[in-house]
Amino acid sequence: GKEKWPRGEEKVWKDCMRDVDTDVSSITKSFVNHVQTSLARQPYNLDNLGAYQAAALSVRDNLLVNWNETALQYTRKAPKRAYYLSLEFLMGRTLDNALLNLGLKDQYAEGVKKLGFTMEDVLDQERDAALGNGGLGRLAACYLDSSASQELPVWGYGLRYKYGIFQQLISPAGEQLEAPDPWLDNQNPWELPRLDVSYEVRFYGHAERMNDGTPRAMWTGGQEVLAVAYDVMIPGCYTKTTNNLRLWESKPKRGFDLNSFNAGNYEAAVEASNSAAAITSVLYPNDHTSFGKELRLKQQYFWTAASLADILRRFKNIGKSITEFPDYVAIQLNDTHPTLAIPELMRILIDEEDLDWATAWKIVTNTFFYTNHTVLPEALEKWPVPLLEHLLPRHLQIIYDINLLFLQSVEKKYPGDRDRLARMSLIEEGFPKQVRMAYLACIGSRKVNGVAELHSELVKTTILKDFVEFEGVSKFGNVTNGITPRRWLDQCNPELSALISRTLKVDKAVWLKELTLLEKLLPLTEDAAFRTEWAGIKQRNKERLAHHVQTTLGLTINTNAMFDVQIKRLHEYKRQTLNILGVIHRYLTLKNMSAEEKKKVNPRVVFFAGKAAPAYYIAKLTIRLIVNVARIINADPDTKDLLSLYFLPDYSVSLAEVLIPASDISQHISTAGTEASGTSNMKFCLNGGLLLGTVDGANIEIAEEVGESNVFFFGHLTPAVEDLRYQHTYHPVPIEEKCPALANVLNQVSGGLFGDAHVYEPLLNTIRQGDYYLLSDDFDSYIAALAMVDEAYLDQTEWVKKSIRTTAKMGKFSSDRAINEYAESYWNIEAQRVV
Ligand code: CBF
Repeated sequence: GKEKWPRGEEKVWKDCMRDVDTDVSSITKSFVNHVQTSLARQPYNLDNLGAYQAAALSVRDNLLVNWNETALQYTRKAPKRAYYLSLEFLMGRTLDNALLNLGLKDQYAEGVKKLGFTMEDVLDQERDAALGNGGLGRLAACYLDSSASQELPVWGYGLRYKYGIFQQLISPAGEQLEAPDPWLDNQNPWELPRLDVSYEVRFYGHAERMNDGTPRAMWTGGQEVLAVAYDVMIPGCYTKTTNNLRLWESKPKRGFDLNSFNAGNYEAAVEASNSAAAITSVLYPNDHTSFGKELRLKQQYFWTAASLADILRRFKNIGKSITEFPDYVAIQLNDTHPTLAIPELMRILIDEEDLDWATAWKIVTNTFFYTNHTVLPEALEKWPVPLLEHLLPRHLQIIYDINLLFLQSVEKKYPGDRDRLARMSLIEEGFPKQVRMAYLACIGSRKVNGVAELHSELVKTTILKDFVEFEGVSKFGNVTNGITPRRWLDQCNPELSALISRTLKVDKAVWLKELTLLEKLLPLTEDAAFRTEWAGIKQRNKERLAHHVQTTLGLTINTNAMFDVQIKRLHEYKRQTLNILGVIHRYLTLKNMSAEEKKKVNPRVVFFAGKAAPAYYIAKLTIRLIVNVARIINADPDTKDLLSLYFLPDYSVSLAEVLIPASDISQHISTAGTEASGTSNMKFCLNGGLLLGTVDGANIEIAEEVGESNVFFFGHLTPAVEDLRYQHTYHPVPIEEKCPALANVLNQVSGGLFGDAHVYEPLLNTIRQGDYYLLSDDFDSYIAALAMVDEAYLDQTEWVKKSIRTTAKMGKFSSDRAINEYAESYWNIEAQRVV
C-alpha cells in the first residue's frame, strides 16, 4: 500500500514549513544563521566571499520553497512537459538574477548593508558557471529563464562538468594561453546534489540479436558507470514557477575495486574509477568543430541515456501506457549533440519494453524535436562507424535498422535514384564510414527548425534539401532566437530599466515579460529631456566599463570616445580579422592626416573579447595580431587620442554584462550565410547600441524591426557568396588589383609595423590565397560603412534617436516570444500556474 503522507500530524508539518522571506529582518536573520551554521564562521571574520556564500544560501532557501511547490504541482497535475537537452548551459552568475526574478534585490541590498557589506562586493564574489562555449549554450540558459518566467513545465538536462570553458590568459607576446576553470572549487551553493537520483549507464560490451522474430537484442558486458543528478533551480521572473536544470555527474559504479587492490594491482583499482569520473570532467572547448573523440561520444551517450531514463521513470509514475509517451513528453534536441537519444529510446522501447519496431518508431518520431544551429560543414557532426560499434554496439545495430527502413521508403518514392539514396543515407561511405548525425536527428524528429529566417531557409535549401523534398516542407520551420530581457536589460543595465519603467509608467514586472511594450518609447525620441537622460545612462555605462578595465587591467580608457565593440568566439567566419584590418586602415589614415583634418575626427575606442578553440591556430593568430596592434597604436602619441584598441581577456557572461550596455556600436560582420543567428546582436540593440553588420543571421530581422535607416549594413549578400568563392578559386585576382586599400594594410603587417612580421603570414595568407570568407570582397564596403557610422555619430541628436528607436523595436527578440513559439507550435505544452 501507499505510504500515508505526511507521517505524523499535518498541522505540525504545515506550521513548520517556511515561506519566502520578503522583509529585511527575516533576510538578515537567515543570512546570519547561515554564517553561523552552514558556513560555521564568526561574524567578525567574515569576508566578502563568506558574505556572498551566506547571501546565496539564504536566497537558495527562498528558491527552494518555490521549486518544491512547482515540482509538487507538476506531479499532481501531470501536464505534458518539455525537456531541453543541451550539452551546454552558459548560465553566468546566479545571485543577482535570482534576486531580480524573486523581486528581492532591494531588500537584500538593504540587508547586507546593515551587516556591513555592499551588494556590489557581494555579487562580485560569484564565479561564472561557464558550462558552454558561446551562443548555443547561452541560448539554452535564456530559454530556461523564459520557460520558468512563462510558467511552462520545461526542464533542462545537461552535464555537470568539473571544468567549464577554459580561462583565457594573454601572454606578453599576445598569445592566448589556456588555464583550467575549476569553478566548483569554492563550492557551488546553487546546486543540490541528488545522490538518491542515479542511473547506470553501459558502454562497450556485446550486443546480440535475439533472432526470435522480434527486433530485440541483448546488450551485455562492457563498462557500467553511474550518472548522479545535481539539480539547479531556475526561477521565473515574478512568478512562483521555479523549474529545474538537472546536470549529471559520472561516478564509478562500484567505487574503488577492492579485489584489484588486494591483488596488488593498485593501478587497475584506480583506473576504473578515474575513467568513469573522466566522462564529466571537462567541457570540450570547440565551437563549430566536431573532432570525433571517443570521450566526447561517451559524454553524449552518458548524458542522453541518464536523461531518458529519468524522463521515463517520471512518465511511468503517471501510470499511462507507453504508447501515450509523446502526449506527455516532448524532447528538444539542442543541435545534434543529443541525437543518440533517438536510438537509445528505440533500444529501451524494443529491448526493454518489448514493443514492435513500428510502434516504437512512431513514439520516437512524435517525441523529439531537432534544432539546427549551423550550416558550417565543419560543425556537422559525424561519428566513425568503428567507434560507435566499439562503444555502443547495440545503438549501431539500431542505426543500421533505421537506415535500412528509411532508405527502403526513399527507394519506393524515387525508384532507381541511387545518387539520392547515397546522399540521404545515414551512413556516409568512406574510410571509415561515418554516421551523419544531422540526418538521424532529422528523420527521428517530429519537427526540425533553424534559428533565424535566413538560416532556416538555408537549412531547407542546402544541408537538408533532400529531406525537405522527401518528407514535405511542413516538417521544417523557423524559430528566431531570443534573449532574456531580465539578464540582458534589467540586470546588466539597471539605470535604463528604471528609466523605462518610470517613463512608461509600467512596472518592470509587466514590461519585462511583454517586451513589445517597449514600442511605447517611440514617441519619446522627440523629447529632448528624455534623450538627455538616455544619453546620460549610456555615458555612465561607458564609465562603468572604463572603471572595470582600470581596476582589472590597470588601463585608462577615453570615455569621451565612441565605443565600438566586437565580442564573440574567435572564428574566421565571424571575421574579427576584417575588424582588426579595418582598425589598422583607420590608424594608417589618421597617421596621414594633418592636425586640421584630425580635429574633425571623432575619437573611437575599439574593444574585442572572445576565446579561440585551443587548437584553432588561425583564430589564435588573430588574437595575437589584435593585442600587438593595440600595443603599437595605444602608445602612438600622433593618434592615441583618436583611436585606441583593447583586447579584454577571458570573455565571459559577466564581462558581457558590463560591455554590452556601454557600446555605441557593435560589430556582427560574418560572411553572409555563415552566422546562423547571433544573439549578442540582440543584446546590444536592446541596450540602445547600434549595429554594424552584414546581411546575415538575425541581423536581417533586427533591421526589419528597427528600420534599415537605424542599422549600418555592408557586404555581399548570401546568394553571391558561392560565385565569389568560385572566382577566387578559378579566376583569382591579386589583392593589389582588387582591393588596394586592403593590400596596403596587409603589407604593413607583413612589413613588421606591429612586430613579428613573419608570425602573421599564415593568417594573412588565408586572405591572399583563397580568401574563403571573402574579406577582400567586403573590405571596401566595410570601410565605407565605418565612415557612415562616424558621420552619423557626429549628429548626436539623431544618434540618440536611433538608439531609442532601436531599443523600442526589440520586443520581438525576447526569448519569451521564442519559447512560446516552441511551446505552441512544437512541443504542445501549456503554462501551469503555481499558486
Ligand atoms: O542558436 C544559437 C547560436 O548557436 C551558434 O552559436 C552555434 O553554436 N551554432 C551559432 O553560431 C549562432 O549563430 C547562434 O546564434
